[in-house]
Amino acid sequence: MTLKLYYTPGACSLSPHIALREAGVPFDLVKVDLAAKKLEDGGDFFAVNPKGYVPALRLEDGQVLTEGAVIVQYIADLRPDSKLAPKQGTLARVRQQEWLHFIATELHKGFGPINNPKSGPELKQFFRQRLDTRFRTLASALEGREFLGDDGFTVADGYAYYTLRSLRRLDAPALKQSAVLRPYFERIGARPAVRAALEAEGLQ
Ligand SMILES: N[C@@H](CCC(=O)N[C@@H](CS)C(=O)NCC(=O)O)C(=O)O
Repeated sequence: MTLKLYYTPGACSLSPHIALREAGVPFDLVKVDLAAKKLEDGGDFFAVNPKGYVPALRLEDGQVLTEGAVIVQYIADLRPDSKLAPKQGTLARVRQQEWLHFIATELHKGFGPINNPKSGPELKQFFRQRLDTRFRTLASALEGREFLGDDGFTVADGYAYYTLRSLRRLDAPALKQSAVLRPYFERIGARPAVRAALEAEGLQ
């Protein structure tokens, strides 16, 4: 069976979508309506992923893998020559996991309280400032380098790219003031695999 990526256009499933294209692994895309928890054919998304969120990746043996930061490493390890992740068991790999965890828990999930209609203006401002600080950490790490790791683009950059797309919508100072975040964002956005993923999801 071909790998199947359950995705929603513009959601964080963009990160494994980019990883699949960068790795050159064959896959099918299955669109999920997150509000209705339905697939395009009317199927129940909870039957695919009981957690009810994207991304989810159906593997060749039928198992379903969830959690974006883990899915992208699985994809990278399918094609070691693509160098989308350092070798397992190295400190470089642990450093990548450190980034993936930071991106998932501090950057990606940092948007939740800001976008939550139940957060009042003061709380939103607090979370905006905190998120801004987190993106400045990303910016500092990128000073003088093209990508987060030492060996070219990796899946951590693909995930960071997704969070920077979300940041763009917030009109955030970190993105406007940092000399490195915008070029990093544009460098990743210009990659053929990234362009192909955006086009397949109907995004710009
Ligand atoms: N812990 C999950 C969270 C994924 C996540 O937040 N997915 C969002 C889209 S970006 C979603 O599907 N939200 C719908 C929901 O939670 O019901 C991961 O890291 O992969």
